[in-house]
Amino acid sequence: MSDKAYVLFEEQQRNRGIDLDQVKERLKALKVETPSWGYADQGTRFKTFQKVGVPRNTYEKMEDAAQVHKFTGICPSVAVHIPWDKVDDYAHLKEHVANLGIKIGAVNPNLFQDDDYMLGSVTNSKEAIRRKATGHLLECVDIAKTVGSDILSLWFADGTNYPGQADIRKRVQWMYESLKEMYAAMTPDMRMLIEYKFYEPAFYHTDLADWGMAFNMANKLGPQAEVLVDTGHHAQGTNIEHIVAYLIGEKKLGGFHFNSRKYGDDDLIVGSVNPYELFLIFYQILDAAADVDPGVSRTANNIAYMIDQSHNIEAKIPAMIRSVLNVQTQYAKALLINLDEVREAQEAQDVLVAENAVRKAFEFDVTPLLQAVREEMGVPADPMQAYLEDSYGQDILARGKGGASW
Ligand code: PSV
Ligand code: MN
Ligand code: MN
Repeated sequence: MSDKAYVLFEEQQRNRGIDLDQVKERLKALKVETPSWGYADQGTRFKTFQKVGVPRNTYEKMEDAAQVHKFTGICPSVAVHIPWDKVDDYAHLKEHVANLGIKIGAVNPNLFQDDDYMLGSVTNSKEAIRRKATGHLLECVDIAKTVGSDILSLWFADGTNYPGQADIRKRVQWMYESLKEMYAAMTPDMRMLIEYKFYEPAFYHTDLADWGMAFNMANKLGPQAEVLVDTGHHAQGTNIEHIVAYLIGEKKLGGFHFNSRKYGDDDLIVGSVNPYELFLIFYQILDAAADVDPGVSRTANNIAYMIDQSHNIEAKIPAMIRSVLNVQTQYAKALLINLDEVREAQEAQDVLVAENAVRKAFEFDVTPLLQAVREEMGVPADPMQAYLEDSYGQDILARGKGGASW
């Protein structure tokens, strides 16, 4: 980095009332969790292109995730999906992961890849199948206890394809009963994050179709249940940052699954097509973090940022590094919003000045800032370049083809 570029940047920001020391502290505190499944062989419903060097098991997925942390410095945890990441000894996995300098983050139950769940898991009209699904949720709470994770992340494929296929109201009740049992098994420090999605794989209705249904479920369960916003799970044109602001205001936003989408649940590299949306999400979070209501600011400061992507055609580790860097870049830009300036414009009811106060932060080139932060954190100024120059990407080719799927 050229020191000169940073000095100029700092002066420019000081002149507009931004304290870069504070900005740097907040950037250093940003943590982005990566998903174990983002390192594995994945495809679309048409084909999975098998790659050479893909992890063959959970242990190797963790090794790849550790590389992302090594080069970026902001990805110290990895989400797991059970049974994709089923191992014989979770205490041993925990130790292995700790030796890599990272830890296990959110535990994601999987209630969508068992034949029994074709017509629903916790919402199935057959009691025995609901019992089996609830048993898996309880197993995941136990796994979280063993690996030292405090987040259970829930997404259900449950829904129907045709009108009349099932009793929608009964299914809601069955889901609630199952989650209540899971909630009761959690330790007081654990959080249950409830994800919603408006379609797919069910095409007529999904049991938790939108943020309102997830919010209502979380409210009924109690304070340890919160909503998870997956940026790919909305209808075209949905104002996601509005949902974010609303949920933080209600102290019920627990986390994100970041990815980018153009048409459906595309699971592509976050910030690749819609960086401004990501920036505006962070604007709402940072604005709430400065709220006078301590409950609101606490919620805003306690959000779990996670990536949920499927890298089908691109090299997986650099794709993850790119994703994390995109999140960091938009967060840095949002930190340059002068919130006092926005508020003054709002009070003066000056629409154009308010909009400008937000947008102009997006237009700064934050490269000198990020390079300075990385230098202070002891990671490469250009993590992507450093990874590509490192031998790890070549070394793992020895794993051969035919890695773990998911
Ligand atoms: C479903 O579309 C989802 O976004 C959920 O978060 C799952 O856990 C994840 O994908 C992996 O299947
Ligand atoms: Mn998701
Ligand atoms: Mn998804």
